[in-house]
Amino acid sequence: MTPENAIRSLDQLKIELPSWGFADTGTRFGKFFQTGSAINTADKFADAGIVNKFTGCCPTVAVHVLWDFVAGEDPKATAEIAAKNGVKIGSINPNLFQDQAYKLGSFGNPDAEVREQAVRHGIECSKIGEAVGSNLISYWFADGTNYPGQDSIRARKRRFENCLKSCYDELAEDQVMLIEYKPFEPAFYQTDVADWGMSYALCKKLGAQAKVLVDTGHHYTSQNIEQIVAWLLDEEMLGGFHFNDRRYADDDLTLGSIDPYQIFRIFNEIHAYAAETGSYPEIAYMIDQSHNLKPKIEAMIQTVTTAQELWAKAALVDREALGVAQRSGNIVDAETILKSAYNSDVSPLLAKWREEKGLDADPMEAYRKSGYLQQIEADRTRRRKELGITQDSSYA
Ligand code: LRH
Ligand code: MN
Ligand code: MN
Repeated sequence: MTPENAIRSLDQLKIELPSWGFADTGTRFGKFFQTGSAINTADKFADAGIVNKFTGCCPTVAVHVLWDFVAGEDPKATAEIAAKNGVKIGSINPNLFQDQAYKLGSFGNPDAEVREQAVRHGIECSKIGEAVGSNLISYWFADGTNYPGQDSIRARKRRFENCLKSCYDELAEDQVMLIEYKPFEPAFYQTDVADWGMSYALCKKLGAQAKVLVDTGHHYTSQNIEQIVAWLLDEEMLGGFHFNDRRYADDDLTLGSIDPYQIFRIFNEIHAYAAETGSYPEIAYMIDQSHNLKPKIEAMIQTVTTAQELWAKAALVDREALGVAQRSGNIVDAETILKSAYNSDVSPLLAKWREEKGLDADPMEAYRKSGYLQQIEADRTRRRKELGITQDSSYA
């Protein structure tokens, strides 16, 4: 692709920010607090609005229903707070893992009453989506078993099929159900939706409004994620991504911090698909990272700009030359073509794209100079005092 077209292709990459990435988070061993972390949903949207302001490509925010909506309150109130901060509500994430009832699972639970409760929540989430003008319902399940023999794996699969169908049938016409997979944690023996094949099989049974969600951290070490992406693209079954990086398991590190070439290879598959079909697939690009130690907003800007860099590099792959090398079995040249795109300096392209949008060429620098962090640190410290909130170290 020419540099000019690579710049244009950046318009395709809209990245959704996770509301939960702005609040204090930690590990199951505890939390380390940040003075500037968000206290409530309004703070999360304000911070997301700032990331969007400096990067120009993050117009939506993913919300977790239990964490971002007040029970019994009109969900439009949350949408209004988002709008005030220059962003919109993006994917709606049901919470099917925190309630005590879900000890043995939600959709996979052996108890029909618990499954009904979970289905009611799923349906409520699509109604919330309709009310706030969001068409993505993003399902992740903590369901599974911890010990061999604990439950029937096939029975759990069938319960999932039935519960998902009950939720699917209530979707509005334009709504899409994304089904995310994860190999383990919190279930440590068997996870009900453990890999892309299981997610794919469930989506396939449901119909055209169900698609697979690939969280880049939800794979075993050395798994070839771009191959999964290529297959899902070819099957028209790729609905979205959760961006993060990992060294071991679901580490939720910032994107490309460990293996940027992996992300480049994923983006390369998407550009290749677009080159062959004439258009980019409809994919929801979402961040799902928790970056406990990095400052929240900076970590988010870092991931967004890294995604843009790797996207632009992958756009530069010389597809014609690559085709020639592939057809003639010239493996060395084929790989070199990928590597030379990966090694190219895309900062001038990104600067140009940002200049066109009236943005600063260096979003991180511009954010740091803005004084926003100092302002929220002072404001949130004062509010925490007024509200009597202590940043308590237990995990929540
Ligand atoms: C599970 C997960 C899923 C949740 C999010 C908070 O590990 O990736 O997407 O919704 O983390
Ligand atoms: Mn995820
Ligand atoms: Mn995860």
